[in-house]
Amino acid sequence: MKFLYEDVNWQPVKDGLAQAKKIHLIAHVSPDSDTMGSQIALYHACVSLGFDVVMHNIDPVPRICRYLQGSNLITHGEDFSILEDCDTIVAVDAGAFSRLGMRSSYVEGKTLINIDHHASNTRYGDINVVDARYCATGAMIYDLIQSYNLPLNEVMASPIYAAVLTDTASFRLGTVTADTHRMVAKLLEAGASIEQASREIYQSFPKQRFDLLKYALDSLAVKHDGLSAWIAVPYVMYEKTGMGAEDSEGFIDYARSIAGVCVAVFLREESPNMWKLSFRGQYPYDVGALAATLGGGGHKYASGCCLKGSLEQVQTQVFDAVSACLQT
Ligand SMILES: [Mn+2]
Repeated sequence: MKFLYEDVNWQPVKDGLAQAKKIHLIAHVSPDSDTMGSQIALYHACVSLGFDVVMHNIDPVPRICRYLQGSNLITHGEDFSILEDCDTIVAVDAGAFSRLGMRSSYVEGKTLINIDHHASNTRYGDINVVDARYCATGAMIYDLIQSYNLPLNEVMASPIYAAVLTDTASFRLGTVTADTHRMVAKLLEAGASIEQASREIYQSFPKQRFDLLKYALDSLAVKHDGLSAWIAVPYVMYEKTGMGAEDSEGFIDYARSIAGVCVAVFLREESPNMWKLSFRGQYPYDVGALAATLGGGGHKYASGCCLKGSLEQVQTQVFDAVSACLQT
């Protein structure tokens, strides 16, 4: 196996990169390990290919990705002035332009390349490679690297491994194929460390995360005759524990893991009355479509959206949307 998917046309991306004077790689806001791993692996590939390339995001590198070599080279913040000499931007794992947090004026006159695996991707780039068959955007970067016949090394393999490990919930999702594992074999041969990834991603939590988890589990409620499960964490709990968004990563899995639950909902209050919702679904319930009815997007079985209001208001609105989803 050379590629995960042989029929993907990488040529427009390669032409775009070849024509670039300077490339800016950007991950999405509230970055996860897939967007970070994709960005970092692509960075090392670009350096190997002799391209002038920089990495800059709105948000800082999450704790669990700081072990990846090159993560220290990523700058962050609203100030994009240091990037003015970049003429080509590559967005990785962002389903919509708004997920990048960039002003549209920054993009004007530049070539925007969009590489992503979200089915809901709006194809906002000048060049778009969007393919929902991939289990992770990191796996797309693997295929792109293969298309250059670039030998994989540890600095490329480790971030791709982190991306795939996390976006497949540790190889437990239906998006995982035999070829996913064949790719992982190649990543390990190239030096990706399973142990380091496990330690940094799954065994590096601050104790306060469990104070937050206790609260989250207290809020766990089952609705729709056992078909939906809900967890809600208000802003004050993040304030009280000093924890951030990344520290409640995975909480939704507790809701999903209850027998009989088909739709899991996690409500996180990002700032007072601003709620970030995550959904996890199970065949045949399409939570990507559910999120879309609420102005969000994502994958068929993993999606999200943002809503404003009190917890009660938001829960009522979402309850009705989940009811509709469960009736399809
Ligand atoms: Mn992803």
